[in-house]
Amino acid sequence: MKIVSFKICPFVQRVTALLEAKNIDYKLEFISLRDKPQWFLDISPNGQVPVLITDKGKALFESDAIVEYIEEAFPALQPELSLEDKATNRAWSYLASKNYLVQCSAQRSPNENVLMERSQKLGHAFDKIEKQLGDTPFFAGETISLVDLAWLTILHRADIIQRRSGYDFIGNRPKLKKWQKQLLATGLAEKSVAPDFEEAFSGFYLSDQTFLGRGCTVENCSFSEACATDACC
Ligand SMILES: N[C@@H](CCC(=O)N[C@@H](CS)C(=O)NCC(=O)O)C(=O)O
Repeated sequence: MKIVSFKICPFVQRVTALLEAKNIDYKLEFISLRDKPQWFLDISPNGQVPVLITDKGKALFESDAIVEYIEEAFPALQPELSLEDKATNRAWSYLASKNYLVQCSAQRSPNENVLMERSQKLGHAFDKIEKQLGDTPFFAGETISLVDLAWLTILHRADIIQRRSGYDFIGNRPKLKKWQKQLLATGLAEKSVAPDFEEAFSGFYLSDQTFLGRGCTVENCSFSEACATDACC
């Protein structure tokens, strides 16, 4: 199968992380979103990545639908889930994916006020998941689930931002921090992106056009309210 991709797209990473978690072979084709090729527009009704092209040549779009297809077409990550548990998992995954663009826009904030405003929005989602997390390594127990993979992309990006700029999107949410560490330790974050992902991501989100790229370093970060770690503030 093939995934039509854009290097720093979180919706794509959610799909490739699932393929990696299931050890499924796939090819990647990167496209430019500024200059979308006609063959892509012909198979992608919404003009967006990811698109998965099955071995039979069928093009699937929308990451939610693609994830469901992969989960059903190959041995399930969590077999024998009840319908209620499946619906619950979908809902918690949806909370992640509907915040991908919130995180993207927060990372691109041009100034401190905008960053605070957008971080707060992301923080509402973080508060909800923090309350839901238990003491298990993964969201629903000892093994990785679709919910873990939906949140992996957000937590991966938050980790890169913190390491490179000093700004901590997660703040004082200990369960979320622990979960982030656990998910990153699986190696799926790196496996699900291109080798130069971190450079490409930082080039876009930590450039001199963004507030995070211009100023917030561990040494000089001036945030007072949203930064909850001693290392940053
Ligand atoms: N709802 C879509 C969102 C995908 C999406 O927003 N992809 C972005 C890249 S991260 C894209 O292709 N943007 C190009 C465009 O909207 O023209 C999904 O879940 O697959």
